Amino acid sequence: MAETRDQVASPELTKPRHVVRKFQARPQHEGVGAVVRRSIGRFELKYFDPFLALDEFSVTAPAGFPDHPHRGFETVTYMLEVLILHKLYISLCVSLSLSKIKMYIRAVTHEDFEGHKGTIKAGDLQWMTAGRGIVHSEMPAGPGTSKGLQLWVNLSSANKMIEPRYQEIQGKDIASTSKNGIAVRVIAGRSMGLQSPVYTRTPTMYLDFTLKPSAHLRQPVPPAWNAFVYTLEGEGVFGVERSGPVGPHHLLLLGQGDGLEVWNKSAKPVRFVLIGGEPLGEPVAQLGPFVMNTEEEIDRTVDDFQYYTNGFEKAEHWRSEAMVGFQV
Ligand code: FJE
Ligand code: FE
Repeated sequence: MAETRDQVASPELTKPRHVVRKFQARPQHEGVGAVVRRSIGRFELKYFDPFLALDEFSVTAPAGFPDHPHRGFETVTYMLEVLILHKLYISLCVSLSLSKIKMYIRAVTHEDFEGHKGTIKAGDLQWMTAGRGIVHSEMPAGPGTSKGLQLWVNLSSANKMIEPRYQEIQGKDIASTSKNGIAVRVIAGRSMGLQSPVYTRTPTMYLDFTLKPSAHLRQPVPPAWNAFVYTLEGEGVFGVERSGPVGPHHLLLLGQGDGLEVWNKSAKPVRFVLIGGEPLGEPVAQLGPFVMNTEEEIDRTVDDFQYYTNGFEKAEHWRSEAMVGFQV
């Protein structure tokens, strides 16, 4: 059987996408005492259809994101392993005292007003469809600093008021493979012959790549989709081989084409995520965590949240465990 373009490690591309805009994501304060590097969703780039926000977050207890609502979109929380920090931490412990080695769980605990609870650890994924309404808290689960990415994916007008849904995948169950110096974890969509089980209401791809030194990647991206790269570690050359390398914490918006080429010309691994989605082409009316199509719908949402109606019924008598004790 002939291999399809998705199955080979390096398929030929007809028109590779170029980087058309580059942003550095600087730290800013969000939630309660948390720090995020926001790339999409900030003033200069309010919306990259269908993506509303991308935050690289870093939270250390007691900071976090206590009880707050969402309506009209999806939040995708992907916890990152902090391998370098981790190694440093262990060697520090070894040099101090062998008996003092303690593995910190870097994780975020979430709980919502329907009683849905869980902990997302390094490498785990939570794809939450807020739909008509979720009220939840997202707090660090223990000592140490939890790091990850949170992406907000808009829903089409037909899907904004659907029942909330969670898709949770543990790190060990995320489809991953490596070949020719390229390692991929398939969060959504398909790559290198692997398909993610995540169902995306708004068609989305989300790939976590690590390229060893001298590796070269060619990854197809549907031509009609908007796509971007967010860099996490190391330095990579994106889009055009002669262009300068890009370090961590940068958002690279990609122009038109049928895929992306990346080269690692450095001496260390480079890690980045490639995210793409089918644009909705609909008007966006946003008030913080409420994202609808019109101002009228936003007004109705504010009423629903205030009067506990149309999906927010259970918010009336619910406080997260994280908040109990803080109530007056
Ligand atoms: C939110 C401010 C916020 N980025 N990254 C306003 F901070 C949030 C929010 C988050 C968030 C949560 C995690 Cl776990 C990771 C995040 C923003 O919760 F929803 C609003 N409205
Ligand atoms: Fe949230």
